[in-house]
Amino acid sequence: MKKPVKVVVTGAAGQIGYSLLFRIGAGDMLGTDQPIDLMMLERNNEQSLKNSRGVQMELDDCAFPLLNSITATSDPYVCFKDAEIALLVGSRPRTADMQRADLLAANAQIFVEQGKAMNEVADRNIKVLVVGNPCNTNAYIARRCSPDLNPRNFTAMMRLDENRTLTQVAQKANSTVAQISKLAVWGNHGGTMFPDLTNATVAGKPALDLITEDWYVNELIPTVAKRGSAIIQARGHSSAASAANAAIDHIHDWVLGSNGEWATMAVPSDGSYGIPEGLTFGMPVICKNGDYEIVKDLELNQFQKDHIAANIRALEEERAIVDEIIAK
Ligand code: NAX
Repeated sequence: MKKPVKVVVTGAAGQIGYSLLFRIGAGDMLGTDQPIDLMMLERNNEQSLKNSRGVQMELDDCAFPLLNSITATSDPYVCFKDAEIALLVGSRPRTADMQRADLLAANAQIFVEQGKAMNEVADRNIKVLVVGNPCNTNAYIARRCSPDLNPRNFTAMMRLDENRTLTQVAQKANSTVAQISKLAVWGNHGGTMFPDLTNATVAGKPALDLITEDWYVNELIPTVAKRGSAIIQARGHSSAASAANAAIDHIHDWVLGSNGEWATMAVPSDGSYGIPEGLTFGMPVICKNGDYEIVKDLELNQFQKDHIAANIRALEEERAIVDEIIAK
């Protein structure tokens, strides 16, 4: 029997949490031979804690053999103690009266607090996935506030954007997602995100030979960028099960490997491709031995460079806003 891994999920009573926790308990994320000590963090208010207790009761009722223990708390120092994996989902949704800067400021406080707690009590090599938006910049904040932890391990979720792109391309090319390789989504999980098919293949053939440039540029890229709004319009709620699924994919590949395939993760830039060091940027990576490597030495064409530059500008603007908040 393997030693249990301590996994934190924040926003445990939210709608993504409700899809995510049960799949983690079933072994979809870390494998069906990996026991888990599950830590659920919620806001410190009566309703959130009541909801979180309800979710915990349902997890109990699943009698998942892999769940060694389940703890629900509102204290980040209790929750992150010795944690080895953290999925930071909880954050404040944007309300109609809020500008993007207001959202950044409201959520920055959450990630400052959680970053400080992780720095003090988490496992020194904790792997962090930020899902709560604006996820790239929230991951940057948490990393800045955890100076004693491994900075490479603060990542943000762009796997949903990759998965969305995979299905759009598979459907257009009359193929299946399993036949697609070397597809990546660069940049920010926001309007500028860049689903990139330059190197993608479908059943071994270049994807760009199977679809028109017009569809790629004028349909695919905006469809993926606006998919979150399309889901809200259709369902009346934002993406939840698909977001939970992407979070599972992200951590699964990071821990168990991507079998030599590309995966999209937003990771701290090491300066590759002219992306300023430290920005949390969506990039193609390959995961092996519990670590990831950014795919290197790709020749970028002007179209790619322009899209990557737009994402650098967007993330630098966000970084400037939160740097002031962190400095306070
Ligand atoms: P919900 O509003 O359903 O749930 C959020 C939960 O977080 C609530 O239960 C709330 O009480 C809790 N929470 C708030 N502050 C907290 C804190 N300081 N500590 C612990 N818990 C806290 O939102 P949900 O639909 O689950 O979405 C969660 C986040 O994911 C949002 O920020 C959303 O924008 C983001 N998303 C990110 C995606 C991505 O691809 N990166 C896609 C899906 C989703 O939109």
